[in-house]
Amino acid sequence: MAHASETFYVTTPIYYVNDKPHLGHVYTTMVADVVARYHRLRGDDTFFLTGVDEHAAKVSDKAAEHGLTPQQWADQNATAFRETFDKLEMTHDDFVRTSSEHHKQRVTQYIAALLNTGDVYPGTYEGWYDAGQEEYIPENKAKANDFKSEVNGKALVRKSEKNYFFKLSAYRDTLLEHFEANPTFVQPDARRNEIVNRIKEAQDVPISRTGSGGWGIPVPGDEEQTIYVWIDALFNYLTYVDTDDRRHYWQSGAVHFIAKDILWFHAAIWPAMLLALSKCDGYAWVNLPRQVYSHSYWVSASGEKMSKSLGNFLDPAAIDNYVNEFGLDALRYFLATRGPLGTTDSQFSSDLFADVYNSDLANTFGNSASRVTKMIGKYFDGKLPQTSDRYGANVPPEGEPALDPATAQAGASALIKSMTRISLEPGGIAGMFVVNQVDSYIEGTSPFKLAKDPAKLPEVGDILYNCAEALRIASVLLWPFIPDACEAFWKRIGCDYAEQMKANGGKGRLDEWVEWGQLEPGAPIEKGAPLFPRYQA
Ligand code: ME8
Repeated sequence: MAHASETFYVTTPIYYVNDKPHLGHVYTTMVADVVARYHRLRGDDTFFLTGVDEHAAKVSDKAAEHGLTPQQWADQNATAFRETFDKLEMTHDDFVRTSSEHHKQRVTQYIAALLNTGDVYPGTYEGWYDAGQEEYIPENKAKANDFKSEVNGKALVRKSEKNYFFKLSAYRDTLLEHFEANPTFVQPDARRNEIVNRIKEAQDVPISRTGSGGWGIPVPGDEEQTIYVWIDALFNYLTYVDTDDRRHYWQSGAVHFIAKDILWFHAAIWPAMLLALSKCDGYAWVNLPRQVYSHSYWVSASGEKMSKSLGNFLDPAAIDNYVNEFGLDALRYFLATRGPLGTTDSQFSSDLFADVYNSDLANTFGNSASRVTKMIGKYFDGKLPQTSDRYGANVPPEGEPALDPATAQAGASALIKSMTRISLEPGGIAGMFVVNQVDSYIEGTSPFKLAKDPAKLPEVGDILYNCAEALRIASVLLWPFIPDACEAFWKRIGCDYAEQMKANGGKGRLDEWVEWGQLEPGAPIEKGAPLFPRYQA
């Protein structure tokens, strides 16, 4: 049965523009891109948002080091992020810049509304501050970590300043109830408990700062205070869809992808701010996100988190090298299926990359596609063979290896199940499972041997028809992961899915496309160059 179109909204963190993008940023955006593409393929009305976070002190500090204004420095790096994501064919529907007028105006409105209800109020902050993360650290947490940053190990600084505060403590119970009623609100499960325990003790949080030199959004009615960069940044998820034509995306329940270092902001402060905003005049439509998915880190071979401040990241040039050597699909596939989506960190190793490329792409989809198209070229003059009556509804007789509608259904169900749980490794494997079935079927039926006897050509035709059909279905399932190769393959077998999606606002028809028997016998099948040439070091 066809899937009823849903609305789906997915976001990435917005990245600091103190420096250029690196592999960590590319990773989260790529994961969100795979998920967004999957939803579009299913026909969902999908909105995918990524972008940059500009009003940080580390941005203005870096700008000063380079003799530029914060805006000039932010402009340069925002361009670098945009170019990197464009080059990597990310399909975001908009790109956030927190210095945009629309964003600033909306944030000002939200804070004004919160000042009105008293959920934001003036006070004084006295405590610990992690300058690298621009984060206030509660006393117990600072002590537990020996007054050092949990992220970069640098000493925390003591701060005392006049601030506006957000009444987080007033939302503890509602947040805890929400966690209770929505067990998948924070994923993976293991991350939930640490947040729940911290919410139980949550105090009000400062949400403004002084001395930002005018870089940031002023607190409405108090120009000396700037809205704290984290609050400004979190609101991006709402400001960019707070327009008449986009509000329904927010209301469908956002899925936020982030890494574990910023979970507290997303799983506690952000939903509490939304609860507070929803009580303000005109904001009753504001609901909570569907899910906060907090992944782990890419770490270097020595186990350190890849980061800008540690200088051990894969930068855009290194990422380009992988793309040039293996292709963009290979980078996508590797990051999506071998990345730190779960609770353990992943090491990025070039040897593993090459192994995964050869085993999962060159030796499976790439090899199978060339084998099947080559045989169709050789035995049937490059035309998809007619299926004979012998196979009826393409179900092989007892005892012969199967490649049939059930294979396709198994692959499609595995993809849907995995993607619903945001398990990208099994999601990628779902398409590869169908490819593997094609390979075993070829081994079991040996069309290349049968073809030596002209009387057996109809049988060879049946076999190759089934192979081409199964590969077509595999390519639909694999499209979110390796879109370029799948689209190249579609051209070769005469499928216009890419054009259909384009003509239909990016939406596909996964359920229909995975139904068996859609390739037309007689259609030209082109062999073409290998989709994934084997890599030899
Ligand atoms: O935190 N492995 O921005 P940021 C995996 N502006 N992912 C990584 C990573 C690594 N080694 N390093 C970074 C900020 N990331 C704030 C966010 S959102 C309202 C504001 C990814 O430039 C991961 O998604 O430090 C992480 O959450 C994000 O980059 C942090 O980027």
